[in-house]
Amino acid sequence: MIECWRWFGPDDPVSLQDIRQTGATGIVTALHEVPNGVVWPEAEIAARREMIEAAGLTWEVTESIPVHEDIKLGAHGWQKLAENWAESARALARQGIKTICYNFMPVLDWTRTDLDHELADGATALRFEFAAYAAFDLFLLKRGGAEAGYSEEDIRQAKAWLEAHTPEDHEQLVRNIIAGLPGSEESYTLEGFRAVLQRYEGIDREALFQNLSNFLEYVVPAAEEAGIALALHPDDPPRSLFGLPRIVGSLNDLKHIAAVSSSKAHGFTLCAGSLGVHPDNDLLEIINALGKRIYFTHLRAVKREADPRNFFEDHHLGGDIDMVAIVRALRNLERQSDRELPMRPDHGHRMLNDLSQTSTPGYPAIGRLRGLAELRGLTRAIDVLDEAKSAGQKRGSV
Ligand code: DNO
Repeated sequence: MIECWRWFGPDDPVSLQDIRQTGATGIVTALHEVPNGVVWPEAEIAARREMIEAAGLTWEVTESIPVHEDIKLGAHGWQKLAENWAESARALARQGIKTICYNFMPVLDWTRTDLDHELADGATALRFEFAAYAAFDLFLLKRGGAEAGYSEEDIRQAKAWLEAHTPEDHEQLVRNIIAGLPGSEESYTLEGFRAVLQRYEGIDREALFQNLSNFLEYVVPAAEEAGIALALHPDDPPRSLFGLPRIVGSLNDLKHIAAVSSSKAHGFTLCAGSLGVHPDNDLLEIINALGKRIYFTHLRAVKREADPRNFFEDHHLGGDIDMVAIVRALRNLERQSDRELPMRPDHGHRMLNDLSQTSTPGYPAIGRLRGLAELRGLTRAIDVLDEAKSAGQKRGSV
């Protein structure tokens, strides 16, 4: 696996020089400063690539070229935006960056309610608490018709959450949900959020799937011609939020989407943490089903709580995820397809010095370094064991 590290560009508090010391060799980044929908200027891509190379690193993966809301909505003019998306992809390919991660989540990218959930060891983690999410939806956002999506008990718990927290906590919750976590392409005010939700009225799962298919029909041929691997990221969390459809969350979803095109350019990001939130998702089955269409991986573990709609991000080898089995399956995949898979330790706890520094939610230096180091050790151990096993089998067969 190619060890990579997400870098948010020159303003990221974790510098390229810091990243060099983690032992990662690949960078995962984007031109976050270019507005959504606009073609990425090739000169700026080249300058960013040179900056990365000057630090002794390689720009391996683009995460993400944002997909404009009008494409997801199939709104008037979406074709022009899809053409711009393809044009950015071509410019990246000309600069040698040929793996592109993207997502198709309506309105919001990844969503958490708590960015500093204190763990027993004093580090903090990202968390999703259903009662807080419902409190936001019902009482802070006051989304029309929201009650219909909740049981009486859910509403009671949401009220209790609201009453147990201060107005400052409520404001913080609003920011956590709609102000845009790192890497999210959009941020909203409450009013703007209500307005964009309204645009999705009438767009159900089927309609959203159709819009994804239309988008793929447009960009996959361009990607194939340029030798690009597109890597669709699953929804995080993999379930509907605010009545919006989400269509990239289960084995069935992924199979359905894979069937849209048999082109090699059409592939996936295996995000263990996002898919792992849903108790029905068997990550090994998903890896088997997607097989050689997996072009990128985010390794991270999640732990579901007593209410299984709640989860927090556990340390990378913990949680409800069998990381040993996942890494082994991915290593097998690499051997079969004879290519290295870019991976990044996804997120990390705020720990040690991270706690006294402003750090980007989910992306502190030391927590991710812990994750990377553990995953690196795990990968080596698996390789050594598997090599010994196959050498033993060979000896046995002569
Ligand atoms: C969060 C990330 C997301 C993801 C995008 C991919 O940490 O996993 O920002 O990168 O959704 O397009």
